[in-house]
Amino acid sequence: MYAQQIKTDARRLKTLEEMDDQERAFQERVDADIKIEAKDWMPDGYRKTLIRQISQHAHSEIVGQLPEANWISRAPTLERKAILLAKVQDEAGHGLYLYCAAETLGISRDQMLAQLHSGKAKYSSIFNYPTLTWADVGMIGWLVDGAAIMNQVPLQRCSYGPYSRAMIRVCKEESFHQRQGYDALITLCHKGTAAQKAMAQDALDRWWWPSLMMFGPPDGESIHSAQSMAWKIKQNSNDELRQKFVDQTVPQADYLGLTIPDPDLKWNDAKGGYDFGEIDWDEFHRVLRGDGPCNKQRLDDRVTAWEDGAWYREGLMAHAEKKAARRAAAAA
Ligand code: FAQ
Repeated sequence: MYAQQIKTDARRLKTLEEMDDQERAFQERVDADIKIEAKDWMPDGYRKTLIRQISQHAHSEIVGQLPEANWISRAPTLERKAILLAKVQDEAGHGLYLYCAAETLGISRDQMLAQLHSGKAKYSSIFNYPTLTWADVGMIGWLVDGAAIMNQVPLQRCSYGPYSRAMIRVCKEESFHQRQGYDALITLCHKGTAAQKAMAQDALDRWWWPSLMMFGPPDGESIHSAQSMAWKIKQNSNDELRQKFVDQTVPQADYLGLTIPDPDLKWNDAKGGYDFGEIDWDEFHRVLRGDGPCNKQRLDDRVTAWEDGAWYREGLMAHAEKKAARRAAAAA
């Protein structure tokens, strides 16, 4: 039982004996895999952690539309364009389910968006990289959606009911996204010209390491993991999921005939998985601080979209007020 783990550092978790009655009852419910619902009592830290994670997840889905949207008007065929449009619309839907799930915890959508627009709230580091060629769209589907699925399948079992239910639907759609990306890459690598295959390799060279960073800092530096795992918000550590992703993805790269840009990548019989090279954590932290290749552009685009939509939000409010006034007058 995680709650009984004792760590000696600042992230030490309380034991069941150290908890007050309410907190102990809550933890026992979590340990028994009973879902926590919006109106149930929950520790402040549980509520805060969920708001942080779910809102950052929602922001990632919304900001995540931008790199691919760049290619909607330049997709190589009508079919690829229709598929990409559907995928980018799905990401908007994921953002909306997730904002709704976070709202059940007592934060408003306006508050969450204000946090995104001011730069206070994070979104996934991966969306601060540019999409330079059509092969990048394939890479986002194969690697970024592939990593997202690896991380989100266990979130379907998250202890918080509204988040776990949102994840069930999101995961079904992410599977289609991953598949469409891989399919686009099969076309480039198996049916394309040498130049198209080289374009796919160049995209893999640029997206591989940022995809591994999606899983978050190494376990030893993950400030939230121990508590989030005790609360069954997270089921696996960052490094566990990263390892599973590498093990799943290497054979898929082999099938495409592409080379993963890691000279240290090697099968390790003893652990039954791949060893891989050191991730550039300086780059990860630089991107998180706002210094990635596209951070400024992504945030500017979101703020502009919000400001451009002001007239529509004001129109909706004016309409709602008019309707309410008419209803009040009829009732008087
Ligand atoms: N980027 O202590 P930990 C998608 C932050 S959705 C930015 O390990 P935790 C769909 C972390 O927030 C992709 N920040 O944190 C799609 C924390 O900062 P804070 C998004 C990161 O929460 C596909 C600090 O570092 N998925 O791709 C990142 O236990 C294609 C310390 O980290 C989710 O959000 C990062 N990569 O574990 C859309 C899934 N990693 O908040 C369009 C839900 C860490 O204290 C196209 N989230 N940080 O200021 C999670 O599972 C977790 O939040 C983790 C991080 C695993 C991301």
